[in-house]
Amino acid sequence: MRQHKLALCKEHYLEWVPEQTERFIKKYEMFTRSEKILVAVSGGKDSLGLWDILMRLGYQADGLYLGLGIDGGFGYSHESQRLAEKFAAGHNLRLHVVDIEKEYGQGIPMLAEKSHRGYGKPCAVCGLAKRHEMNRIARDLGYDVLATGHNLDDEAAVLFGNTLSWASDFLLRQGPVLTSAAGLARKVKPLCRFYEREMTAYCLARGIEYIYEECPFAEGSQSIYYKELLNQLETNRPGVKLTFYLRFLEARKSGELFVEKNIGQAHLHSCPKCGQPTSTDDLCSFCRMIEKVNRVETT
Ligand code: Q46
Ligand code: ZN
Repeated sequence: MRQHKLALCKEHYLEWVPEQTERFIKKYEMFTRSEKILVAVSGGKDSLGLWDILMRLGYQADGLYLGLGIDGGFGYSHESQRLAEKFAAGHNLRLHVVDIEKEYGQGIPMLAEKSHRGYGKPCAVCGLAKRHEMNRIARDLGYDVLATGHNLDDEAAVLFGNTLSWASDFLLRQGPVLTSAAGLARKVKPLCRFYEREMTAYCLARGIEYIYEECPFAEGSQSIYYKELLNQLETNRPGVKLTFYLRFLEARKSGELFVEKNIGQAHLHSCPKCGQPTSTDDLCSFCRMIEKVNRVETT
């Protein structure tokens, strides 16, 4: 892991991941051991990995699988549901399954088509339905918090997109925890500081069987494009994705994001030598530099 300047064997890696997760859960005050957690499980590596980690850490975490009714020529929804159920059964965990088609009469692709939303792609409707259903189940079944498997690559790509358009509303809301509001469950992302490849490695090392294929509608999406761009940066500057995300969280927390400050005028006074404004107490940086050079020359 060049980004952390760290190399671990399998045994230690399998310890390190839950340890780190626990650290992030505490740092961002996501939930406590007495709270009931609902994990949104898609059958992919991140959500199954998250469920596995929470189980190993001893949290009370049940799963929620949403059947979206997406086929893509390889039975995407069927296969992902099978793997989610297999994981739950194998670990004696409780999995709620909600089938969108049974619940609302149509699967996601048909709902999108009939509602004419989303410019030929069902993702807008899918996102809307997922948020709605996750909230509904969390509220109706009395869960305290909803946990999703978003990893650092996901979060950095969203942040990148929101930054490109300076979408301040979205930027101010993006983070590891979205606090609960009237009728909305608290949402947390315990894996938000793990690279995608770290989660792949975790699942492989743990022998977790997950669906390798992405949803067929993900192809050509903006978020995949942003992930590729960020990966190019990461190749040349290991750690850049993590820094991008963490510095953003710091700036947001400190309240400095989008607060216009009169930086240019703050605490300035005239340099006693040249008279130009400076923020230092004495000589301005330029005059100090010249003084230093002169001192070196005369000694
Ligand atoms: S939104 Fe779109 Fe995803 Fe829904 S239709 Fe598939 S790609 S699953 S994260
Ligand atoms: Zn509603």
